[in-house]
Amino acid sequence: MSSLYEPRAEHKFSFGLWTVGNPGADQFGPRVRSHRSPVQLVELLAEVGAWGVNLHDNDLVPIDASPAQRQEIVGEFKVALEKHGLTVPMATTNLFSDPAFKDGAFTANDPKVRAYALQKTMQAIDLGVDLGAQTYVCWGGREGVESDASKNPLVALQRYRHALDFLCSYVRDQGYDLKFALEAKPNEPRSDIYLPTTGSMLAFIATLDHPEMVGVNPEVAHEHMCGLNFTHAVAQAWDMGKLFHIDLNDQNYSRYDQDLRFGSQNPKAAFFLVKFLEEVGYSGPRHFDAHAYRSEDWDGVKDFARGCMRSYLIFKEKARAFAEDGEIQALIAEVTASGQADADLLGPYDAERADALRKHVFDRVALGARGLAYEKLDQLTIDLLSGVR
Ligand code: GLT
Ligand code: MN
Ligand code: MN
Repeated sequence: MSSLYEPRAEHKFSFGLWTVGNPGADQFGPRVRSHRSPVQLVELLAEVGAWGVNLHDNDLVPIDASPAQRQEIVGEFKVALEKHGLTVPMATTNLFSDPAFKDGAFTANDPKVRAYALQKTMQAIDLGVDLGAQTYVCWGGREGVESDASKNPLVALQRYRHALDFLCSYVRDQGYDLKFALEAKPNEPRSDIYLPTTGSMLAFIATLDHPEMVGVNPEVAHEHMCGLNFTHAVAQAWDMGKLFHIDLNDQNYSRYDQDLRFGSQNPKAAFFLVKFLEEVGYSGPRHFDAHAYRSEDWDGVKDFARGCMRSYLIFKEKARAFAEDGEIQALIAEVTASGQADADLLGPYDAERADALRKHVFDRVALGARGLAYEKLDQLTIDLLSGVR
């Protein structure tokens, strides 16, 4: 294996405890892999070369643990992190597994459930900060409905906003160095989840009391589930200074949430995503929110984790080759080239320019007749990705 494709700390590759720890249970069958403790999962991640490990509160500390048990578990985990040189860049709360959250957490109709969700999240924030996390992900898995008869969507948004405003104030009061990253998903486990896309989340953030503390954690699979172009969502988040974290995986369009190995399903889309992240200089964690096929044993889980990181690095290398490919770059330059006259017409607005533009005579027919050679450009991309170029 070439060292070009070996993970290193500087790549900031991270996995959730729930990802490599996924035991392979699904709707139609039980677990196929034996239980691995958080400490064992840290060992596994160190062995495959990951840099970071992320967690929900209850991935580490069981929901019914006593304070003494919590202290012991966290202590052992910290020793393992130290021993294996792993970091915890991100933490989150499980607000979806316990039956108490069957109607959601921050948006549940029962005020006691909403209050409990806030309490649980404050405690999980304390845990995350104790472990060194600087990003706090909020994924509203059960913040939704099966029937709109059950909840007013406007009221749900107001409750969601109250929760985030409350939590931002809590973090400020504690003096924590922590930012929130909101993760959208269109459906599953609820029939409809509120704020279903990264674009919805970005618009919602602007309505919060402390928008500067809140960004997004887009996930490949979640945008692909609703047929959207993930890289475009990421680009919008980046443009707004809101790409605080990213969940990398893969997904067949329009299916249940598959959480497949990164780059395994839509390699071309994954290539353009990596190309984008590397070219803009995204410097946050590259988190793989995915899990191994149900067919795998623990060796297969390692193959899965290694594969996520390897594919990222292959695409990173391909992005470099794309940027250095004379024929590809010449095609791009040709279609984007303009004369001085066009550049003048497209400057910032002033009355003189507007007047010149109004009077300018365009050769509309010639504009429409021009071939753009995108077929050639895309095939060169395919040649490059498939290794024949
Ligand atoms: C859950 C979900 C993910 C979220 C995790 C954070 S948990 O596995 O499917 O997309 O990122 O809560
Ligand atoms: Mn997912
Ligand atoms: Mn995710």
